[in-house]
Amino acid sequence: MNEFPEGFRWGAATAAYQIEGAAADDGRGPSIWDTFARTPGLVYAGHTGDVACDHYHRYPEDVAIMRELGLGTYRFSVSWPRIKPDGTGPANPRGLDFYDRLADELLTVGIEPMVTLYHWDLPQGIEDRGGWASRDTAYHFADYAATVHKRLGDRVNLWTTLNEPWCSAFLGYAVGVHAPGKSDRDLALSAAHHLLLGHGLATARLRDAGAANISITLNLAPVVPADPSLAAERDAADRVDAMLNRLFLEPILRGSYERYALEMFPAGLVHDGDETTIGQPIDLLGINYYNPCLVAAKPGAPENPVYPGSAGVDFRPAPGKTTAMGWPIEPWGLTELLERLHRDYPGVPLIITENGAAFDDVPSEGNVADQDRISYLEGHLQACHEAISRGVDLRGYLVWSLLDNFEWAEGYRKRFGIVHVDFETQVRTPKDSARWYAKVIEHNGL
Ligand code: GBH
Repeated sequence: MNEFPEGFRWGAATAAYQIEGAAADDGRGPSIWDTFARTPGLVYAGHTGDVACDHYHRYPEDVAIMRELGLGTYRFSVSWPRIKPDGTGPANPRGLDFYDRLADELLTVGIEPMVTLYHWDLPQGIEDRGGWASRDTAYHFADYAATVHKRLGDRVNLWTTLNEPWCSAFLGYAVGVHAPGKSDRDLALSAAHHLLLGHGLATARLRDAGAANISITLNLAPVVPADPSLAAERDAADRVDAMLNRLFLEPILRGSYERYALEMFPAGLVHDGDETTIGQPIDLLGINYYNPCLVAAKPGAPENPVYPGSAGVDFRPAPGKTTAMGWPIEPWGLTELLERLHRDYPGVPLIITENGAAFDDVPSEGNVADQDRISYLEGHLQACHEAISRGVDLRGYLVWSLLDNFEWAEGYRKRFGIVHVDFETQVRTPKDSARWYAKVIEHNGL
């Protein structure tokens, strides 16, 4: 039996726009994802988050499921446009009330809430004033963060500023496959910096207000050269790593951008003092891991806009099995990533804030036999255990996701949940993977 350290956090994660629905309830304002999803052709089959899992109304049932599974920690996000319908100004108390009820419901059954302040649902009013490409947004985010902390800080102990700023910046502003659907390199690089600045400013506000556990969640992945013996391939991998991983890790954990990043940024973007703001201490680093990135050198290949500086890089599909997203299943990448973080940024405790997979689940007679998901989770948990045995300070593992939900541009057709959701009836059915995970939690290991 592979046992995990005492006190290891076991749980699951979700995000507001992906599960809540209730898009017009209690004074919620529009977010960039409402706008994006309503624009024909951008989300699969015109799906939107208007109803989603109707979690806004069904949260007591969902918390009861979590309790049955024995989850110790539940990571959810707060919807900024519920709290500030236009993005700035006075708080909407009815929006705060929802998270207040949710936190209480969780605490009543002994589940620790972990709050992410931003999981991609920027208030449309802020986007209309430039969105993350505008410096002001970082300051508005910090104000909003302080508002949420003021209301929930007496009960919520775990705070995360941002979820995956790389996705917000590059998927949202460089290639437009995510909201707000823009395609402009300088906007994307500006967004990356302002997201990081927003993280730093919010961290300072939370710290001043007495928050003890502050984190950020990054989507990180090892970038692997197809032929490591070739200098050109190692260089290709290094340039992608610089934009996917180090663009965020370096300023957050070492207090400065690399020269490579600074040279890439539009002139005047980074002000004096910004790097100090971004680099103030955090207590925990959240990692979302899905798969490694395999690259080769290919002279003349155009730059992939989500990795500025990647001209001449060929992105290779990994050879092995993939999930329903087409993402390679490579658990070793998680061990490698954890060891690298431990080595390069020592002293920061780590937590897996997302890991999981979509598969084409087929419900039959009230059950979903998702052996492929069980194998995926088992492999990645073993990878975590391996990293811990090599000295990595890993504090927890949260599966993505508790529920099947709105998978962004894929709509509802990709299912990541350990609990199946019938989007016609809103009936929840724990899959085999949920029962398997409950046993892992019970035994604190596999
Ligand atoms: C997360 O993002 C999100 O936080 C969450 O909301 C979402 O539902 C979940 O993952 C599942 O998508 O080019 O084929 O190697 C995941 C971000 C970024 C992960 C791109 C995979 C590369 C795929 N992803 N990435 S590939």
